[in-house]
Amino acid sequence: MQLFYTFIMSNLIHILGHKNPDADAICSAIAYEALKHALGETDYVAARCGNSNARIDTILDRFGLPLPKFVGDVTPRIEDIMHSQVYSVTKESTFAEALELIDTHDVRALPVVDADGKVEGSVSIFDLGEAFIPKPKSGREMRRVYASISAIIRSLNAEVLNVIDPDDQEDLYVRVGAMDVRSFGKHHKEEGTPAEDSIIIVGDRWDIQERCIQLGVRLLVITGGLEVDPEVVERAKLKGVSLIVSPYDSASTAWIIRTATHIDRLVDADVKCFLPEDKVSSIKNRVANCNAPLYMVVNEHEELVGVFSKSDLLRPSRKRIALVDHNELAQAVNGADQVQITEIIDHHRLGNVPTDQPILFMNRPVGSTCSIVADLFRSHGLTPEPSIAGVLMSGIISDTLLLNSPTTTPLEGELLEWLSPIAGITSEALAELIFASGSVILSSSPETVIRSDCKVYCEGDLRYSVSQIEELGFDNFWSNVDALEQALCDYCEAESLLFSVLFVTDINTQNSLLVVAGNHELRDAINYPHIKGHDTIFELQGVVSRKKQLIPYLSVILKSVGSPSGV
Ligand SMILES: [Mn+2]
Repeated sequence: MQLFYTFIMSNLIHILGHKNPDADAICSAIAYEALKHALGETDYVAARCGNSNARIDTILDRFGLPLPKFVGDVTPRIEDIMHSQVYSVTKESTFAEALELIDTHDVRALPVVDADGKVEGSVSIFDLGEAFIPKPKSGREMRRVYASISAIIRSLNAEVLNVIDPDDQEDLYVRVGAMDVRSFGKHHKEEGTPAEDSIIIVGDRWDIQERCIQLGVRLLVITGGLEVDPEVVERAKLKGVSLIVSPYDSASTAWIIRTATHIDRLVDADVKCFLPEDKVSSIKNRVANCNAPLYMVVNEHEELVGVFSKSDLLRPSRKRIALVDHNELAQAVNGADQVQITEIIDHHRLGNVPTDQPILFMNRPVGSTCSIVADLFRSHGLTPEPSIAGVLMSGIISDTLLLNSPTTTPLEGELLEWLSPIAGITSEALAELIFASGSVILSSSPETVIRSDCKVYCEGDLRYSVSQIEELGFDNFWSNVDALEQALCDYCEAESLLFSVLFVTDINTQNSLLVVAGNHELRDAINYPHIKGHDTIFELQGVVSRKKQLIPYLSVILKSVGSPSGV
């Protein structure tokens, strides 16, 4: 069944780099947004799922660009699937009013709220139907309406000739006065429905009208918009009988009076309420064995802000993301496994992201994701804005250590030559700015150093992390070595990883140090020389690339160690 739709979420597709973003992750997201916009796909917007760092700040500052919006979690939440334009009723609403909303908006149930918009329950089309189903064996029940005379007047759009206590809620019994006046009145005794609880529907039958007033019925309804003798009106007033004129014939009038019944006896107060920020995945379990047609979403004041049904929970999430500079779920924004990934632009090993549908997956073994994005600009015959050319250069320079990393391909040199005049800066000048942008070790706490450019990798069930920092010389590292080692051990333990390493690269000499925490078997299997007096720190001459040199090396070691025992 189609429900009424007004969604809070827009149709934006966030372009996200990996967690703990580096310059290439941020720069490629910004540049890819610019490319998409140039191609007319304006629903793409650059974002980030981690904090900036000194290098990223320096680059964005240089080219006058803002840091992309932080999107730390894309897990589908109730607010993403709920219908926020809700049609509700109150306990005083009539069947007619509820049914009209159900019919107009094609829904199965309606929320019932109080005057402050707080949820009191729900009323469903099944409950209303049940109340309307004829019960031939129980004539008294079929005649019963629970309503106020004012609700009946409203439903019939009736002319009022006399009315007593119109707002009282009463159990009343409807009957058409079609019989001879001599038989009229017997039913009151037979059915045990006293005259003062009766509604009598009658045409221009003067004798029946008179008899009803004599009996003192609660309400007399004259049908067909017929004239009423002024004497009858006068007697009704004297006797305290409510008297109205319905524009409809007797059959329709009887039917409409039944719809004037207030819904409050049908309200199911046992409703489940949720918060907009509840996760869809956790709600699925909580409502699995529930058959409610409608679930309520309330704010912190218990006011109704939306509704959803079980089928809304089963629809695929409308959140969409594009991944740049990574393709492994362990490195992606939280909740990435529960939303639609529309594209992946990357230059890392394949980490097997399963998708429901075919997607654009562009993975090239080049020096940076910015190289791929810059090349896309070129192949579309587009020239990036100077600032975008600048961030593209920055991503390339940062990832390839100005074309020095073994990941560098001829493409990077070519692209820097093309971009440099557009951005108005030479590669060398930009590299100097980027690499002098401050030591992470000096500007951050040891915990932040470990987490700032940290990636988690999965080999089967085994999980490990590699944090990388780039420094001008190793002096800052050695003066903080103990605190950094401790922070690395703490991180490894906190994240329940098999092992964690810190990969410190000296940009000047293109050499690296590797600090290892966690599993000992793995550490013993490393065949690089370790630094004298430091069992856990190794010297990796000429190794500068995490993805191309270090990760393949660690993968091989992991396989040779087999399934390592405890830490
Ligand atoms: Mn990269």
